[in-house]
Amino acid sequence: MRNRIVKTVVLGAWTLALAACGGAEAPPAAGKVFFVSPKTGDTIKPMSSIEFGSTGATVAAVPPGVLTPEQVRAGMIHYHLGLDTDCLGDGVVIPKADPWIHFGDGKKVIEMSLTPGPHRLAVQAGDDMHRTLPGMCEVINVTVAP
Ligand SMILES: [Cu+2]
Repeated sequence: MRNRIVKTVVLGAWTLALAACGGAEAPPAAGKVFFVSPKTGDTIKPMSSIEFGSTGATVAAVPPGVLTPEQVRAGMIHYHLGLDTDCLGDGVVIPKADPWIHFGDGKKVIEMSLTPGPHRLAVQAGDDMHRTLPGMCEVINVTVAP
């Protein structure tokens, strides 16, 4: 009798664990990404630190190798910085080319050199397959001092 109760509890915990993992039908991350610094309207030095932040998602390095949609981890993102560009649409694969930089190693800050003048910076979240997620992008306008 006691043994049966234990088995039921274990089975229940296992079901909860599976539900928490999500899987192929997991909902998209419902979070936000933003610039910690600089902020829109800021004037920055030609060599500046650009830092990203997020809520409602976990920033993580992309697993190595080619992933299938089933292997994409729900709620896990990495950052992408777009230089002088706008946010991409929902579900688009972010190009691994200019003007986009992928932070597939899970980093949240970059020290970079920008030409003097006005610039438009976009930070956009991508999932393990580098696909954009609804609402997870911010664009700011900064001026780089001469
Ligand atoms: Cu990416």
